[in-house]
Amino acid sequence: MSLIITLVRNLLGGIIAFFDLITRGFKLKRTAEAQQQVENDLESLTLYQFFACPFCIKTRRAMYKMNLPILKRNVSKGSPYREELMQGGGKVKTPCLRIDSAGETTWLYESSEIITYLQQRFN
Ligand SMILES: N[C@@H](CCC(=O)N[C@@H](CS)C(=O)NCC(=O)O)C(=O)O
Repeated sequence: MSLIITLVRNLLGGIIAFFDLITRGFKLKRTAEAQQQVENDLESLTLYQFFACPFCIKTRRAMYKMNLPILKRNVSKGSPYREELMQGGGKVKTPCLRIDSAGETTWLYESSEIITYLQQRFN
């Protein structure tokens, strides 16, 4: 039964991901220097996610539009990043943005909060 639920969820997620891909439009353009600066700042961020999770797709879509190529870590069963998320953030819930700053790590859950954080920091 849980196999069927997983299959249906992945199928639906795949369909949503496909429609996201064909409708996402253009990403923000910056000067080469500004983009390089942004990408340097992004080195302190990691998105823990599932490919087919609708909330992760929503977050990735916002990242794409803001032209923020943040490192992504898949937390599927068996992945070492799943344990990393569990240990660091306290729960395996996605999306979760890991923010490393001045020797401290913050684990930000909730797609809307992640998007607001990125908009305030990079837009
Ligand atoms: N309100 C959350 C919902 C996130 C959510 O429900 N994610 C699912 C995957 S699509 C999950 O991780 N569920 C596991 C759990 O809630 O423990 C958001 O917008 O980020």
